[in-house]
Amino acid sequence: GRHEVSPKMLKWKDRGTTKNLQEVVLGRCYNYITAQHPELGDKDCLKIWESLKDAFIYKNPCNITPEDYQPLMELASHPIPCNKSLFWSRTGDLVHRYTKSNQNFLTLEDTLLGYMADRISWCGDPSAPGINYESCPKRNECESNPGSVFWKMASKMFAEAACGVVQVMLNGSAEAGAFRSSSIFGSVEIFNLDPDKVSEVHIWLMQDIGGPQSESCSGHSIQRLVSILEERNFKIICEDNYRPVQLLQCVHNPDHADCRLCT
Ligand code: N1C
Repeated sequence: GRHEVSPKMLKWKDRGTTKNLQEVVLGRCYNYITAQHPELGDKDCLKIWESLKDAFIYKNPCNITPEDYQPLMELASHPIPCNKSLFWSRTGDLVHRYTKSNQNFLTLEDTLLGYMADRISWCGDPSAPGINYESCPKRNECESNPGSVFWKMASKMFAEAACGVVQVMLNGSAEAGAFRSSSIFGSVEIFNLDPDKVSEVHIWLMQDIGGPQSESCSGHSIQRLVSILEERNFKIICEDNYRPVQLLQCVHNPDHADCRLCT
């Protein structure tokens, strides 16, 4: 006809709620428990989904509070073995490839809570149907959006649960520096490690193969991180291009000098 259908007004700048959110979250929950972690068999995935839904539906997506997520956090939490916690910042793809190939380490996305929420999005709307599938607020539109509040809270719990030796994978090719105090790692996780439970922090500083060598273990932002952690009484070891992880990068760059066995 002569009248164009106008695209629905996009209220927010981020992508909207993931289609089929309920099925995706339930499927991931059942997969995590039945196929990967049978020891968590008493978890109630339906209740977990309902507590996630209740945290945000029909709510203003700029007014989410940690209290909204408290029931979900309690239902989904489970023990994490000592010496296995692996934190990261700006290395999301590499770190998750690494934990898939090495069962000795666990990122937040390898716990039930992080596994269910990884790379999906969700937010509410005060009017029916209570879920906004068109758009969700970005962090710079409002801090207290469902995603930011969720990841901050899940990251805080993940850090509080850590014990023994913990590791963090940082990006030595990042332009803004490997350690940023505004990141979730820099603002939430390091301050929620318990010095009575965590003895050492091992930093794995990974540069892209052939990429910019923006920062090494002697770099400025790493020195800032080391002094914050030393002040909190942790023993620190920083390793440039930790070889077990570099070998995974080499899968895509087998002929590069850094990847050859004899140099
Ligand atoms: O802000 P960051 O990194 O330092 O956050 C990463 C840090 C990790 O150690 C995780 O334990 O905080 C935890 N974490 C996640 O696991 C996670 N999965 C997905 C924090 N954020 C996470 N996301 C999304 O990526 C989320 O939307 C958040 O804002 C970004 C953080 O990525 P970053 O800047 O690389």
